[in-house]
Amino acid sequence: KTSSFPERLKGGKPVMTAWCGLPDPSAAAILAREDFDAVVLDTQHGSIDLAASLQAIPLIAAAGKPALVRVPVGDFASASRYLDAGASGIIAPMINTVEDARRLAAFTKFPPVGERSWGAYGALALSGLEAGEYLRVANGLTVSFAMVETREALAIIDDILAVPGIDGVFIGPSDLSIALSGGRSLDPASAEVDKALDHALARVKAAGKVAAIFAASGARAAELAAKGFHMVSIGSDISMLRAGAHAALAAARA
Ligand code: 3PY
Ligand code: MG
Repeated sequence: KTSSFPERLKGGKPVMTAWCGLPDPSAAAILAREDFDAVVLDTQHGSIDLAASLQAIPLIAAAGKPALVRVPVGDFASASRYLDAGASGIIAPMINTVEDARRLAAFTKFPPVGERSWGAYGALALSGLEAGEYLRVANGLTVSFAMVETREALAIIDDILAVPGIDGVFIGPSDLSIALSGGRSLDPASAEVDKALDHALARVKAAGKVAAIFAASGARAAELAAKGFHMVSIGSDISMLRAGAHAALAAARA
């Protein structure tokens, strides 16, 4: 039996994910065939919508990779739908209160942990499990990440981590840099952000949960993995498309 995504996250080797915002599911399907360990669909800031994301999830699964979806702020209802379609994880932005974390858990975990409603038809088909068996194991098959990306969230990170059903924290270093600088700068790799990351990472590890983060580049992803993050998302489909175009044109015009 292959290990579940939550087991792989704690398996010692950092999980490197693609990050997709382009509106067509085929972009995510293409990146899923590269050597990423998982693929994130970004419906908060990307232009990919709910319908396209629901189509992308089985395409990513067909490449043998877990799909995760970042939902828009406060859109916990969509989180349930992505899990129903077979997503292995949800990343919820701007979880700034314990109540936000409780709502995320409520919509992403079945009772008794949460209040997720039954209807996981896509997930059932992908899992190959019988419905009753899926219900029994489902809460352990998916990860619910609370995004910590504000001063408020950092201040209560232990309380967020203590909420049953919250599997880990996903740090948003860009928003965090804006918050920590009082809106004066966007510098996701600043010394101030790095200090906050070390603190957050230590708290997540103390809680025995999963630490994830976004990296703008492969080099930054390597640094963050070396710090001890369990999962690092690298750049985006758009940044990779642009970097490829820049490199090809630079070579062509050299
Ligand atoms: C942030 O850095 O603020 C994110 O949300 C991840 O890109
Ligand atoms: Mg953010």
